[in-house]
Amino acid sequence: MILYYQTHSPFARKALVFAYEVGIADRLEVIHHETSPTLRNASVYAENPLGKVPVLLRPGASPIFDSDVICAYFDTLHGGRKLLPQDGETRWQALRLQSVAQGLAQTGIALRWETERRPEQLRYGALAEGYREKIEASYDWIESALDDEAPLHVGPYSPGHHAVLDGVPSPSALSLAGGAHALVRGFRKARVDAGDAAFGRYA
Ligand SMILES: N[C@@H](CCC(=O)N[C@@H](CS)C(=O)NCC(=O)O)C(=O)O
Repeated sequence: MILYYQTHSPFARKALVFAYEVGIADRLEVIHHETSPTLRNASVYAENPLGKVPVLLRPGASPIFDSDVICAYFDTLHGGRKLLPQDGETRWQALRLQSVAQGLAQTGIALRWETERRPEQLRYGALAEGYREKIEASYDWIESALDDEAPLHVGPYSPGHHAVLDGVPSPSALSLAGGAHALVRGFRKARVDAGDAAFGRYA
């Protein structure tokens, strides 16, 4: 399988880390693609009408896109414990946390557009402030809602994840549902400003 990937994409990293954690990363060929809504990448568009990475190309089957969909697919490819709980309340807890992490990544990127990438005269401060509030509220929610002692799933993740995630910068931490845990552990104090700075490093 081929994974269309981008080093600084939290979504692409989420998919790749998930692949490592479920033990199927050796089945992936990772190909870097630069993407941007202002710079069309024809190869990515050929596989995903949204022109976004990550995209998973499967031999003899259609491409899969959106990191959450790719992660769900990866979870079907191994015989170990599922990172996405199949049923019960933990499923809804995990999916909810995944959704918050996804929203954090999306909002972080939107904030960076509003504060750095968009030409200065086109920036809208109130919008940037609104994004900041969402990020701040999501950090607060994660800190209050995450159960550090809960069994392994896409939410709390395993000690192994902590080792991986504690060493990576904020965009990657934002990229994972499990990364929510790293946010709590490694970025509790840094919060939004550090997140901004980390995104800046990956411009
Ligand atoms: N919901 C998607 C978001 C993917 C996404 O926004 N990828 C960015 C890279 S961080 C991208 O390729 N953007 C290019 C564009 O918007 O045209 C996912 O989870 O995979």
